Amino acid sequence: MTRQYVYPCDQRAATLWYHDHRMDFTGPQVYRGLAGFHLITDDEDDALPLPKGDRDLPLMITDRAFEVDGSLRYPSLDSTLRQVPGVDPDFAEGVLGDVVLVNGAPWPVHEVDAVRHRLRLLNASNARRYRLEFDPPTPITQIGSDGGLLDRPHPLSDVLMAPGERFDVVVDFGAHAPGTEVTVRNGLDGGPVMRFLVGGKAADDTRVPEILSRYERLDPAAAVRTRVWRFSRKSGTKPHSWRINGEPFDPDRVDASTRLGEVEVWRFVSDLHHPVHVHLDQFQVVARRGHEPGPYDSGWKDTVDIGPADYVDVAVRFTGHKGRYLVHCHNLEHEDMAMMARFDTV
Ligand SMILES: [Cu+2]
Repeated sequence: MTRQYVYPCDQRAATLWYHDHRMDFTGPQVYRGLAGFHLITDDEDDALPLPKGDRDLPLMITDRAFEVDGSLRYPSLDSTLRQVPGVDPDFAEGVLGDVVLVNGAPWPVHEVDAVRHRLRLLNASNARRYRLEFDPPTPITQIGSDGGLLDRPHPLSDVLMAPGERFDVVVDFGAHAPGTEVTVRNGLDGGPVMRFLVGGKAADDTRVPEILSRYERLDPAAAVRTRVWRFSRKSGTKPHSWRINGEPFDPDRVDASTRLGEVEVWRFVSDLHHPVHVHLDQFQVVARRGHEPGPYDSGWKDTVDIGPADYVDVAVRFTGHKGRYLVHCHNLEHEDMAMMARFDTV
């Protein structure tokens, strides 16, 4: 069966991705490969003197586990993916693989000229977080987030990414002598992700301008309300064990109703790590635990990493489309085990 969807793409350039979202079974379907990049370009982004062509690399990072015959190993309770959602209770906190794939290849090696490159980093893993570290150290400049260009470049020493998040960065391999092997590791577990083999010097007329874009800052003081969304585990309930505001997902229950055009502050409160994702419009992080946003919170975001016993305030304003939308944890096993809520835009 095929079905055709038509929708307007009226948004700024951004490193987006798409994936299967079937209720209760998103985790196993994304794990099996139903995901891809959706790169949006525009004149503003094209006009910047950033690396382009084969120096603009989309990198989709996932972790997977394999059976001895090479097939994917995923601990579904129901291998037909039809009746019972969820995974073996040992994996209820999220399915982690022992092999890291970048664009589908395990621990790949990519040859680059000793010049600046733009890396569009996507953590498409079901549950694994990464702190991407370059060894030897390589200058990293963040230029974009989930929702497109930042207003100004933002230097980072590493890139901390929760599932669903994207970081658009420029790295300068010109800092290294030809022949250098640069290893990208996950600093959270020490495991390798990929390597870059730095080739010869080459002409490079790119630079990172001091102003990348201009956009409005949503003003949390102008918010019409603050809504609290609590992400927590409910013990003793299998397999649907994850909750938002104490409730399992129910597509027929409206958990929030928000007016188009109004700024709201949404406070995400968490018991454990939960990467919180909001559909329809991107938001801006305005505070972490009542303080300044963190180093990985810049720009327009649609997914934000909430730490254990933490809370994060974001300013959000929905525009353009009335209808039913979702807020959910982007740890896909949490999502499948009911950590999702419905909001309607009116
Ligand atoms: Cu979660």
